[in-house]
Parts: sequence; C-alpha cells; structure tokens
Amino acid sequence: MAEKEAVFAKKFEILKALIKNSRSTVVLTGAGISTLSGIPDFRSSSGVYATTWKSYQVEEILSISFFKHNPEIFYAWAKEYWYKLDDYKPNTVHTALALLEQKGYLEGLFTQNIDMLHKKAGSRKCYEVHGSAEHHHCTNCNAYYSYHWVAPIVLTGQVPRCTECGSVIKPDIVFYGENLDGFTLSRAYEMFNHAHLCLVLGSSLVVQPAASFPAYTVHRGAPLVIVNAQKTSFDGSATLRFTDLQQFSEALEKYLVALEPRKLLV
Ligand code: CNA
Repeated sequence: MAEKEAVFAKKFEILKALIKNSRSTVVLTGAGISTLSGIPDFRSSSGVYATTWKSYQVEEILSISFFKHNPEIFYAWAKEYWYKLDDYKPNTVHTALALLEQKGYLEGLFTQNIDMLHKKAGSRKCYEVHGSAEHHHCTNCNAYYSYHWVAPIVLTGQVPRCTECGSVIKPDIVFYGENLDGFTLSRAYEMFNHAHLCLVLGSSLVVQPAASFPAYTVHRGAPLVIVNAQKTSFDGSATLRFTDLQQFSEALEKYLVALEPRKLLV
C-alpha cells in the first residue's frame, strides 16, 4: 500500500510540473468521471453496456435511425437513466477541472458527457462534444425546449411533443449515426493540435472522433496523461498513467488550491 502511494506521489510530482509549465492544456473527459456522481458509464464492467434493456442493446436505442422509428422506446429507456440528472451533483473531478480553469491553467475542456455536470461545477471553457441533455428541439419545426420543460413529461412516461406542430422532440445529444457539431469539432482539432499538454480522464477512448483528439497533441511530441481504470483503446504511449479518478482528482484539487493563479499576458 505504502509502495503504491509512493508511486502515485512520484508520478503526481511530474504531473504538477507538466501543468505548471504548459502554456496550453486541453482536457478530454468521458463517462467514467461521472460514475463518482452515481451516473453509470457505458463500458465499465458495471456500465450500461454490460446489460440489455428490455431485450434491446443500449447502443441500438442510441442510434438515430432507431430513435426516428421508436421514440417511445428511447424515452422509456431515458426516463430511467437520463431524465433524472437533477438528482446528480458534480464530484471532485468536475470541481478540480473548474479550478484548473479558474487558476488560468486550462485552454479548453472537451467532454463526451451529456450530463451537464461540468457546467454545474462552474466550467466555462467547456465544449460538449456529444451535445447535452440541457437542450432539445422539435424534429420537424426546430422549436426549442429545455431539459426542465421536457423532463417532467418523460418522467410521466410520455413522449415529449412540440406544442407548435405536434412532432416528436429530440434531445440535442449526438446519437450514433449523427455528425458532431462542426464548430465544436473545429475547435477541438485546433486546440488539441496546439496543446502543450493533454489530459484524458474517464474515457475508454473508443467512440470516434473524440477518441482521436489526443492523437493530435501526441503526434507533435507533447505529453499525454491518461486517468482511467481500464486500458484505453488509444494510449499514444502516454507520458503518465493513473488508474484511480478519485485519488487523482483529490490530489489535483489540493495542488490547485495552493497554486498561484497564472498571470495572463494581455
Ligand atoms: P465509456 O466508454 O463508458 O468509458 C468510461 C471509462 O471510464 C471506462 O474505461 C472505465 O474503466 C473508466 N472509469 C469508470 N469509473 C472510473 C473510476 N472511478 N476511476 C477510473 N476510471 C474509471 O465512456 P466514454 O465517455 O469513453 O464513451 C463515450 C460515450 C459515453 C459518449 O457518447 C457519452 O455520451 C456516453 N455516456 C455519457 C454519460 C454521461 O453523460 N455521464 C454516461 C454514460 C455514457
């Protein structure tokens, strides 16, 4: 145990120097970070993909063609999973990353999560690569609806429908088979391409194109730090690897609290 702690402490010292000396740090987060808030991820052994839901594979429920033909099945699944997000609070990973930004050490935070927890924690430079459950639109006339308007309808077991035209309302989440928002994608390519340090937290790095973002940083020889319990699909010969998100984020928060805010040259 003491040996494990010593290894962690040694690696964390290297991380501190990387953060302090990096002029441009980008972060990519995945569903793993929100497991500490109680939201299951997809690919852990206890994740959502380990089970089927009423004989459906969750991957199938989350494809755009399935949604178009079976919105009632999507919403029946999402009722138990994604429309109780108000029950969940940001954890130390979210708050540590918000602090990294407040102290002036973060260029951009890209998340694959749709759970709104980074924004709740106070992150502003946050790009939600797969969209967010916060916003919804009518699939026909594009009228806007918020999470708080839609959630009570879903929780009573109904499919939310547009008050203007009666068509099905869809969350602004990127389903399998849909393209990512072009602006977010171009920001990601730009920032990961110029970053001096890339941190990846709680992602299996399976889902493209987000899984490839760290490669843009690594291919220029800049360091990559991965924090994940399981082996990731891409690891780009990571400079540092940590496995325990809780231990990592607590240490990061403690370090950042004591760190002088970066003086910005304007
Ligand atoms: P994933 O494929 O489920 O991978 C999560 C990774 O986190 C796994 O490799 C786990 O080993 C790791 N992990 C889980 N808990 C811990 C822990 N305590 N310490 C260390 N590692 C841990 O998730 P990705 O984000 O890579 O996949 C992308 C999908 C998942 C995106 O499309 C998301 O929209 C989608 N998703 C989002 C949420 C959410 O918003 N909270 C929840 C579930 C799925």
